[in-house]
Amino acid sequence: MVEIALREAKVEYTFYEVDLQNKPSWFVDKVNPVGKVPAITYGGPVVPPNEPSPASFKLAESLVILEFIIDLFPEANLLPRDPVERASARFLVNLFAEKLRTAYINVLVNRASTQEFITAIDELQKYMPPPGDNKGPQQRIKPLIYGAEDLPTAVYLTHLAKTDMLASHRSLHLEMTPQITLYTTKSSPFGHYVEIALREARADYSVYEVDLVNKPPWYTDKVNPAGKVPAISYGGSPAPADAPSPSSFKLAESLVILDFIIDIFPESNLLPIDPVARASTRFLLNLFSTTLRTACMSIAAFRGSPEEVLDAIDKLQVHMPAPGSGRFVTGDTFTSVDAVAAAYLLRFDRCLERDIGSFPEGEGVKAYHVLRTSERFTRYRAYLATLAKRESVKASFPEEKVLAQLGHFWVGNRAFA
Ligand SMILES: N[C@@H](CCC(=O)N[C@@H](CS)C(=O)NCC(=O)O)C(=O)O
Repeated sequence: MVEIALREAKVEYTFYEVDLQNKPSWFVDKVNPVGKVPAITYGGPVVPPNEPSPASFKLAESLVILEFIIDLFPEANLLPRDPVERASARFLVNLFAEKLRTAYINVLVNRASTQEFITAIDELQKYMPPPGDNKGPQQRIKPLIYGAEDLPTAVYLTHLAKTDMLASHRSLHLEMTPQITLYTTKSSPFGHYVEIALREARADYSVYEVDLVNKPPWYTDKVNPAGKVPAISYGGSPAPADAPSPSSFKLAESLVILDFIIDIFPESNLLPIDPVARASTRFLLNLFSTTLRTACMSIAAFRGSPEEVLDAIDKLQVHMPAPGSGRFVTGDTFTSVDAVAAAYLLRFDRCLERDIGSFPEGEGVKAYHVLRTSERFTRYRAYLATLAKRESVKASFPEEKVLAQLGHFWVGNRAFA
């Protein structure tokens, strides 16, 4: 996938095939400490690929590399430039990547039935171009408007449209700022980091709290067919939140929404502008969100041990700012990484303190004690304190309400043991 993107962007690049059976130690030492492919080196002096220079920028994680290529070569049109079209395309990249990767791993690694391939392809077919439709890169994508009949017909990387980002940004700022409604549930960490980002961006937005226990049918019909929170509606004709206008743009998937907020509020500094700094921040965003989400799902739903939370925090501590610095993960600026970290870390802290989780009774409090007292977690504690006093974080976290909801869901999952 990375190589296809490089070729589409007509980039000159060197290819080095890493033998995964017999992984060379220089690859782990000097390119990707995690040892996985793909990884890239960018810049620095010209050197043989198996002797990478410390001066070059190294980047891993295929989807993060893809975004880096998109940022470096905007003229390749791997993603449209208009923020709404861009978000629709990212939604699909996320959907395709997730569905196909899961099927791929299940069938090829976990020996699941090949039927999983068929199911995944079938689910994605509605997004593929109709047979005989060969308009290629010229084809414009239609914004993905749920509830409207025109779902996009051809949307995938090279089929994407060329639009003028500057023009669209100008028109966004000239017109009245479009309305933004955030559909969320206060207990949701996904919804929380989206709301933190909206606040950091000083966006004018309203919140509609969706009752997940008694989900209103209009939500699935008119906002998010997957029925999950968070989702947003953007623009469109004025309408009450519970009767959203078909003309507003609807977007789901918290990380895709985060990117959309970053695109429409570039001055928010939630992601740096420089492509290399941007890619490093995206790498950390990916690392924090996957690591913390896995630990969270484990204690929330799968009766995992709070030890998993401790391990996840410990793994990320190296990226947390030095105690006493009052800084954030990437330096002096609060970025999307900190938004994600705040949403999860606050929930871990408050839930473990009150023993809220699907783990056996008493284990949460034990883990809380370790987090609060052990020298191993000094860095974490300082960072958590910095996050907890950030205005955007505080204002979007009604603690008692969140804990009441999480107590209901998470402790409820203990019962199924
Ligand atoms: N991948 C989604 C996950 C969203 C998600 O799982 N949300 C949960 C709440 S934390 C939800 O809406 N669950 C209700 C349901 O699935 O019906 C995202 O990042 O937005």
